[in-house]
Amino acid sequence: MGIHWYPGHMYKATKAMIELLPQVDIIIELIDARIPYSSSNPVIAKIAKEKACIRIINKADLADPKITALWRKNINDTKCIKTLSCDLGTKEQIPQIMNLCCSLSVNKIGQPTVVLVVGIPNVGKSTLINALAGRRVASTGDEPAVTKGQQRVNLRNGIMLIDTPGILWGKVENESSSFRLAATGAIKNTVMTYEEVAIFAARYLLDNYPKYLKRRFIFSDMPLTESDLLDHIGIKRGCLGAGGRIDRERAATIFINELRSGAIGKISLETPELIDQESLHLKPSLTEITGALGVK
Ligand SMILES: Nc1nc2c(ncn2[C@@H]2O[C@H](COP(=O)(O)OP(=O)(O)OP(=O)(O)O)[C@@H](O)[C@H]2O)c(=O)[nH]1
Ligand SMILES: [Mg+2]
Repeated sequence: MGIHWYPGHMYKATKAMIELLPQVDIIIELIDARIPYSSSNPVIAKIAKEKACIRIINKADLADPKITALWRKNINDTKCIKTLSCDLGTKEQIPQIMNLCCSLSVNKIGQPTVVLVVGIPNVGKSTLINALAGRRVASTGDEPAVTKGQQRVNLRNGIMLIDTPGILWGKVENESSSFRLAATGAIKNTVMTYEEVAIFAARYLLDNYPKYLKRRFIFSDMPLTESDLLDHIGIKRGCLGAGGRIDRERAATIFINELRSGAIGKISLETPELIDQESLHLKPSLTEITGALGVK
C-alpha cells in the first residue's frame, strides 16, 4: 500500500506541463542521486519518450559515489535520452548541460528552442535554471513546492528555459519509495511524521552505513534497533521532555535533517539490486494516472 500524495496543485501542474508539450523541444528531467528510482516520475518517463531528453542525476554530492556509479551503469542512455550526474552546488557540469541543449536544439527560424525543466519537488530544478541563466531568475529553497507556477526564462543563445513546479504522481506504489522521498525532502513534512520517516531511514542506515552513524553520533555500543538509535540521538542531543522522557519526534527531526543535509555522510537510500527485489512485489498502476491526464 503506497501513500496517496497528490494535492490539487500538483494535479494542475502536471496537467499544465502536459498541455505545454507540443511547444517543447527538449525536456530536462532532474532525479535525485540518493534515490534515482524513487525520484523518477513515471508520468514524465512516459511523456519524455516523445522528446529529446536530458536526464540529470542531481545532488550527486550528497549520494554515495559507489552507488551512484552502479546507477549510472544501470540507467542506459538511449538515442533520445542523455544522462549525467551532477552537483549543482559547484556548477561544474553547467557548460556540458548547455552544450547538450544546444546540440539537441532544433532549427526554428525566429523562435527559441524550448527547454522544459521537470522533476520531483525540491530536486534542484530552479537552481539549474539559475545556473544556466547565469543569474538568479527563479526562487529556490530547501523545501518542496517553492516554485508555484511555470516560469519562462529567455537566454541570449536562442534557448528558452521553462521552470515548473515539482510534481509527484498520484499513487507512489512502492511504499519504501514514499519513505525515501520523505527522507530526502521531496514530500512535505506534514504528510508523514518525522518519527515514521526516521524509523525507516534508521533501519537502512543501521544495515548499510553503521560506520557513518557511529562517527556522527559517537556510540560506544552500536544500537541494534531503529528505536534504540533514535533514543540514543535523543539523549546525545538533549531531546528530553517532562520527567526526563526522550522526545522521539525531536530526535527524529534532528536525525532526518542531518541525513538530508549530508552531515551524516554521503548516503544513498536505494541500490539497483534492492529496487529489482522490491519491484517483484509491485504491479504497475500508471494507466489510471496517465489516462486521467490525457496521456496515451
Ligand atoms: N547539495 C546539493 N544541494 C542542491 C543541489 N541542487 C540544488 N540543491 C539545493 O536543493 C534545494 C532545492 O532546490 P530548488 O532549485 O529550489 O529545487 P526545485 O526542484 O526547484 O524545488 P520546487 O520548486 O520546490 O519543486 C535548494 O536548497 C538548493 O540549494 C545539488 O546538486 N547539491
Ligand atoms: Mg523550483
